[in-house]
Amino acid sequence: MRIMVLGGDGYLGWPTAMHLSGRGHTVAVVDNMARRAWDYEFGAESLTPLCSLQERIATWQTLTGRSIAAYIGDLTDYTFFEPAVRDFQPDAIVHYGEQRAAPYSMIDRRHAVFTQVNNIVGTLNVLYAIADHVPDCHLVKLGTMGEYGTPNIDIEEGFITITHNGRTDTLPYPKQPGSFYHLSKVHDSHNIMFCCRIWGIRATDLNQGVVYGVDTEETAIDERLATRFDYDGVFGTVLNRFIVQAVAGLPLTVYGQGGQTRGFLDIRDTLACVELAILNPPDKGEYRVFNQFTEQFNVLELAQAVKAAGEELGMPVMIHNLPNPRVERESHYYNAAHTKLLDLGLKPHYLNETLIDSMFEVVQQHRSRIKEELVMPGVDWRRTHNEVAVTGAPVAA
Ligand code: NAD
Ligand code: USQ
Repeated sequence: MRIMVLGGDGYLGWPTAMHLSGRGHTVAVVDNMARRAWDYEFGAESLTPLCSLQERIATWQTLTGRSIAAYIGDLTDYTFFEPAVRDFQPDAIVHYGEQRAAPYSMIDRRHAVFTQVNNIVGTLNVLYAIADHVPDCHLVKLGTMGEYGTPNIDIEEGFITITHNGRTDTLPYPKQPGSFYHLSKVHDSHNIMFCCRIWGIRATDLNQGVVYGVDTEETAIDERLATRFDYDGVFGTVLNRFIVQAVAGLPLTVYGQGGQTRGFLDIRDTLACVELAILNPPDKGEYRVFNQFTEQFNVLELAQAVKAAGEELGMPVMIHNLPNPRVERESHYYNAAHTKLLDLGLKPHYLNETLIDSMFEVVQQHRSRIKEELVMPGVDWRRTHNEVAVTGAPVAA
């Protein structure tokens, strides 16, 4: 199959591109390198050293004999993206190419506007390019479990059947997201569902949980193929952050009570889920939703697991409950369905297999690169003292 990976220079996009290329697909990546620029905004850096996209592609070709094409440009620019799709003629497009950090979107008005314009306009351009040039192409779009929020009822996979005033219908599951970033994903979902209905596009919306880990079969081949590992207070996700904090001898930053429950998955399962979605496409005009995570934990449970694993390796680990910089429920019901990918054959990797073997090892290996000043959260949802607010605008808004 011909597969285009949007955001193919990112944490998940680059390993996905290699994974699909290694399985015989013809792969092209699209990226505007924005993620690398956002690091410059804060003086942040991936814990793992990163080669340029061009060096990654050249290394992959040398070591495997497989080529990956690259289109460097911005998805919000249709004069760039339309010819790229017309030229490559993808059978499937995997869309990771968005601004994905909730804290980044909550810094100030400019970052909120940037996030929503970047994500929503980019996805609209993807939808138009498919409709205009490759109407049979399958869009595999990365959404987020955070679209649903934390309702006091079970979360279904995209849709819920409701009986109201004696009549019954199956409707999109209600969305109560917790940041302007998560809201951008809800808006994307509505636009994708609409385009499936009016133009007959086929799409899979993967409502993914929080991803952890950094090693995949392909990144392990050579350190020049490594993917990024973020641990700073803006882009770092919770488990990656906790392990860096443990290795650096810093207390684990549990926000508030730590009862916030989320779905989680290993990076290798992200790759497997995306591949399963591609190999089992929906019908023309079908908009389907898979909840993409393998286990659910609350934040305090994760901190305790990291503490136990760290102490087994001889590191004393402290847990601190910080005042929560976010506005979110800290103790709540959470039970989310996630059977559709398992039905397609997903064989999950579980957290207790990965923590010590892989994640601690990688973080210890790059311990000297940890910048302690980046670890504390700097973005407050209440906008009272956002220390990371910067003067350079990512876009005019
Ligand atoms: P990432 O920031 O590492 O990668 C995103 C890539 O997209 C970057 O390389 C960036 O340069 C590129 N990009 C952004 N805007 C672009 C634009 N307008 N044009 C071209 N390229 C653009 O993010 P990630 O962690 O790899 O996440 C990928 C996707 O998966 C995101 O959509 C995210 O919302 C979703 N997701 C991630 C996680 C997670 O835990 N990492 C969890 C759930 C969902
Ligand atoms: N948290 C802490 N301490 C920390 C960091 C986070 O307690 O040091 C808490 C947060 O308050 C939150 C939970 O951990 O309750 C998860 O936070 P996170 O930063 O790991 O994840 P989140 O902001 O939700 O975003 C990440 C990705 C995003 C993706 C989302 C999936 O950055 O792209 O969409 O996970 S989900 O959480 O299912 O919405």
